[in-house]
Amino acid sequence: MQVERKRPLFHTTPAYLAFSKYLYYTEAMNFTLFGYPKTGKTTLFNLLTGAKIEIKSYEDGKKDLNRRTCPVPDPRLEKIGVLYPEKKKIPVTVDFVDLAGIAYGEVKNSSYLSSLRLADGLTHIVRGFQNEQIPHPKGKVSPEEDILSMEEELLLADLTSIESRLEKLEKELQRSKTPEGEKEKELLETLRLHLEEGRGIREVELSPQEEKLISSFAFLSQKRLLHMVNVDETDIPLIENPDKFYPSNKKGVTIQAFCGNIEMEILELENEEKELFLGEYGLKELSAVKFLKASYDLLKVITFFTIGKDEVKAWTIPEDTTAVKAAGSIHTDIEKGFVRAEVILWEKLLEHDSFQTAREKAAVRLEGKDYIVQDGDIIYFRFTK
Ligand SMILES: Nc1nc2c(ncn2[C@@H]2O[C@H](COP(=O)(O)OP(=O)(O)O)[C@@H](O)[C@H]2O)c(=O)[nH]1
Ligand SMILES: [Mg+2]
Repeated sequence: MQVERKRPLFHTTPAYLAFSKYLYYTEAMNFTLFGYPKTGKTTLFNLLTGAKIEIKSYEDGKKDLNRRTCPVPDPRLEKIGVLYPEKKKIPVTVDFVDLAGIAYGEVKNSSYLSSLRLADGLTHIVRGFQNEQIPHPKGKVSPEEDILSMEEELLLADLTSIESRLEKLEKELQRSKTPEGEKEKELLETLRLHLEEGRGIREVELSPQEEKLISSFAFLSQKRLLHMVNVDETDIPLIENPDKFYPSNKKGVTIQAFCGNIEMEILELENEEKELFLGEYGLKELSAVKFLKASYDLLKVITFFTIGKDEVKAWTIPEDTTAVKAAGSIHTDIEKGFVRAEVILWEKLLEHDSFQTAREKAAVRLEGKDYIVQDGDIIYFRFTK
């Protein structure tokens, strides 16, 4: 996720439209669900978004993607909100995208490549369930093989982009040599070598200049990758030990598991019954909760809060963001005119009646431009126009 991108978002839900005037400034994160056909992508999409897209046991040839913008539940926002009953509470929102299945070997030619490249986090839905009605294209259900196969396909898609760029670049350099061109060629050749050795670009240490040089490629193997294995009822105990499916110790790759079938049943229940059923099945939490936690960890993002005239609002920024950059995620004017940040941790604010009384009791700290914003900070930015 890059806080500085400022293109407007897609408009899909009334909730999005209501928030869009704020969201123009920080783009919502995009989580894209993809994978081989009939693995449970749309099932998980329904679980995450509350959408009710029909689940079919056959491929209906539909190639449209499903998209929903959803608020991220945050109990901290609710608790801060209690101090300000008259203000609106505005949570962080996430764009979820659900792609149709991609056949084995087809990722590099897929019409979904551009959707995959737009994602902040890629979520690969992996088949872990047996079901004779839905034959596995390879004749055998093996989460490990599908995970390895998809990781390789992402590398191949990047190799293809690198090779076609290098071909053009070499011709350009023959015509006229430029230092920028030479630099790009050298970097792409290094990355090509990594990919050929089976390592994703996310494993390569890059300098900020190198990051910038390749950012427009939006390499798939550079993105954080979450494998979500969709298991059978009988494999529920494995949900707490997803490494059993495939022990990944790769940087920027995480494995989680869920049971789509059971959770679809649970989704139909009333709230109190939900808890009860989860317990009965031995499930610790809903996959939506697990998914968001894993994704936030994987993407290395944190949340801070602002208390404005009319609203209490949550914002997502990358870890290790300075106060002045966080200000810029709200509005470039606040970044440009940044004077000081008044900061208090959300729990500390709850010991007072309001930000104002906390300020009077000297519980609010004054921080400068380089202060590193912490998860759960409540910030009031002082700036000059
Ligand atoms: N046995 C079993 N079948 C499942 C499970 N999850 C999904 N399915 C079935 O798999 C099929 C595909 O689900 P869907 O979410 O549409 O997959 P997609 O093609 O990846 O979007 C449906 O017929 C589901 O009923 C599961 O956990 N266990
Ligand atoms: Mg689907």
